[in-house]
Amino acid sequence: MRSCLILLMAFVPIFTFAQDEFLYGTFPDGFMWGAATAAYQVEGGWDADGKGESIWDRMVHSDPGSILNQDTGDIAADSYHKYAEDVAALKETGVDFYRFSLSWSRLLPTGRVDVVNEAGVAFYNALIDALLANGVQPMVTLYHWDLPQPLEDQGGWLNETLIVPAFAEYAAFAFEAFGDRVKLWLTLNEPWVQAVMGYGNGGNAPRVVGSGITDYLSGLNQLKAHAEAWHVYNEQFRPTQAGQCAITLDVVWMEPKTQLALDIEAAERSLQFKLGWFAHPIFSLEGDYPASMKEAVARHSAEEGYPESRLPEMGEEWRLRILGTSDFFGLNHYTTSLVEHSVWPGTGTSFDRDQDTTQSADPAWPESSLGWLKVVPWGFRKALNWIKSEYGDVPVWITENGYADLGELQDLDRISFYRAYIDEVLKAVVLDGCNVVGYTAWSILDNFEWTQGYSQKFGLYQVDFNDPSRPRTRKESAIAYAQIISDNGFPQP
Ligand code: PNW
Repeated sequence: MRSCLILLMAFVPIFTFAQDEFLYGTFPDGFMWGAATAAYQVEGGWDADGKGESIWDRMVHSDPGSILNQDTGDIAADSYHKYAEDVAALKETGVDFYRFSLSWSRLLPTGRVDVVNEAGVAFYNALIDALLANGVQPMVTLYHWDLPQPLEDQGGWLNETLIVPAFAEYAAFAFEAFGDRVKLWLTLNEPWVQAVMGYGNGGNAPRVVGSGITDYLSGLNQLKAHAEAWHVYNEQFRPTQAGQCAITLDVVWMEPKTQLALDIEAAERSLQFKLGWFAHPIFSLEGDYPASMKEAVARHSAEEGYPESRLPEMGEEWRLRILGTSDFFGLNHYTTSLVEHSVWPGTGTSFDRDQDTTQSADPAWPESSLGWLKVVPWGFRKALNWIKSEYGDVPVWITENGYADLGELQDLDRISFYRAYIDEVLKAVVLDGCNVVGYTAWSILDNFEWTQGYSQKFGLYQVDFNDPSRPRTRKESAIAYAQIISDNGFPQP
């Protein structure tokens, strides 16, 4: 009874506070503010000092047409040489932490621990030490999509007997090398994107095409590899290093296009196919994939004549081994979709067909320069509430959120984006009781936006990619974000 009342009280404000009304207020003391990058997107030095080849190096070199303007990450923002300037930008912004990723191939050129590139170890030691010397805590992602090519040559994320132990060994290597100073670890960045685009529709490296089959297989292997890495940390390193280890998942908020029961159900199913696929096995009470996803893939598989579901079974042992393997919930969020129920015409096998949905955008939503990134701040609050209702009060670190434009220094639209999205996080925390403990802006500086190359800018600092010295210039948004950080939110004016 009492808990019902508390629940009621917690949810009442959702209905009493107008959706787009600005909430003044500050975050709880100790709320953590950060900014992020990923190795391949900023480092450059793609073959410097003994670094091995990754699947992104291979893709941009062997198939230059796959990247807009044939851009590559060969030099990128040259953070391999200019990391001290990145640290200065982070310090100037006043962040508490910097989320960056390790390039697996810079540390272990073959992907395995028997060959160590000491120059790579020295680079990350220097970066970590510079951060700490400037009062910025490192948050390290082990894997942000740049698999060592030699591992891909043996099947990569589709080869369970290779990749699961290889990732666990690599994780142990990184914990051992850097865990005395790094207390916040993320295993995988957005396994959904790696699965669906890397091993499904062929949009990202390693460009494997097999939608509805290989995406699911790589997804399960990523879950297993993540779990093994977490167990390594938990058993071998946590006792002495006392840090935290988690996974980062991406969510698009799925809003039903109409209030028809079928569309409401379709939006819920889409959330399960997007976030639940990876979150349910780790953060729910019982583990395993979401029931609606298992049901949908099994039904489509049967209709298509497959002898069994294309969604590979986790099995009892793995269900238990994966369950609970994240010390917090890392969340990347950018945008919202409208979802309606729709049975796809024709035949074939695909991840999208499995969902019986169609996604669209409301034409009234403001756009960014990236087609998929519509500005829908209220979706953020709904997503955070959904996570709370699905998985309880697990601490949530927002590990990415940001806005794409074409690169102007007076980036007023980016400022509006950050203010509005961060305000929705504030509402989730203050009005709804969501346990969000940190927020990360993507990105501290302009970088290589994957297949969009350098055409799309997410930075708080501009990088001039036409200048060999890659100078950084502070944008207006960096000043605005620094103000939000120093105010710890939006105090009443
Ligand atoms: C993230 N979506 O990917 C990545 O982690 C970053 O490396 C990337 O630069 C950033 O977002 C901006 O794209 C996403 O379709 C890709 O919603 C696509 C989506 C979300 C995140």
